[in-house]
Amino acid sequence: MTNSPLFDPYTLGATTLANRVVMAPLTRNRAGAGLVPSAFAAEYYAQRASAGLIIAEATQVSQQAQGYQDTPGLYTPEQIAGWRTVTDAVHAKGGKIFVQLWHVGRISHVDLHGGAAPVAPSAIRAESKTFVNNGFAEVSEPRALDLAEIPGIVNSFRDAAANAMEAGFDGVEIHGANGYLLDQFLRETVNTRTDAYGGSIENRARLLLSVTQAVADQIGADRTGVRLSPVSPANGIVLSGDEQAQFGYVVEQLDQQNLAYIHVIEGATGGPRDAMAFDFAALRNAFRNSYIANNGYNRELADARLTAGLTDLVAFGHDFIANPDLVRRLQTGAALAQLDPATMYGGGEAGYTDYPALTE
Ligand code: 8OZ
Repeated sequence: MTNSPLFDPYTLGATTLANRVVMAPLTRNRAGAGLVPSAFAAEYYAQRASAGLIIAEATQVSQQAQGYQDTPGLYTPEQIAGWRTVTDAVHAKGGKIFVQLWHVGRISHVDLHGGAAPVAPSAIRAESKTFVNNGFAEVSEPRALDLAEIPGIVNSFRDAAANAMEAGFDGVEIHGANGYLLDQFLRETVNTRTDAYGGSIENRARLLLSVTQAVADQIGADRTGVRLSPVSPANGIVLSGDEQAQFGYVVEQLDQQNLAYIHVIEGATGGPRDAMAFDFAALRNAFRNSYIANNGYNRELADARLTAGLTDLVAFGHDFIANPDLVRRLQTGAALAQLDPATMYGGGEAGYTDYPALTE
């Protein structure tokens, strides 16, 4: 195949990448006791270290932040030590790795919180399901966060970012997408607060921007990115029609914070790219640092978008599950293996570390 900017090195804030292929964060529900990454997570990520950047799966900033069974955390010494084995294995192969930090907010279940309600901007239940007790269940009715609890949320992200540095990550991505806590605050259909965190575009953006600023202050803006999904209906998000203005403001403020990147899910997460009209180029142009594009990309679309200056990097999700050597396959035009949906979430090494790379 012809050459492509996809395989050129790139400087992402403080981190030098071998190419512009990013492994998107992928929830795999394989954490062990204490929500420590499994013993085989290091092998799984190391197998994928030829990505220019790996963004490790969504990882809880606190116990309250959990919404699914067996997703890892980054708030105990054991979790930090577990992640250290992952970052060491990736670095030994010459790769770079960030971790995605999340708080699920209302996408959770009382059984994960000793019977207590999950927290959200407002007491509005999502039309959505989560995976608990080895099966899918409707998410629980949340309670609205008290104003006095907000600093604790910000601190939990800041502390988890400090832990990520201790665990050897090259940086962190704040999960501001897919209907989880920070995205919930951005949406007037979910956030009906009347305090400083709701009621206007600026107020709805306040929690996300406080979190990104706190994390940037802790570990450096050049090691901090954020993921957004402006028009995705993921996890019960109902769009208001005001997304261009809301996300235009958010990105303008993230630009002022000088964050390393914005990682944008273009369209419906894992679905159509054009389900809703939205000007993604406007976001790209409002942000001076790097733009990572995601959702339904293949080599052809990646080349077109990179060449047109519409993105700097391209994140691939599902294709990385069944193709540990995805970079080489994209480079050579080799066929891509298909993932087995039965082993996507939960389980052990089957469907995790046993997808083969192409032989020489
Ligand atoms: C799939 C299953 C559970 C969580 C996201 C972190 O959508 C997720 C997720 C994806 O961002």
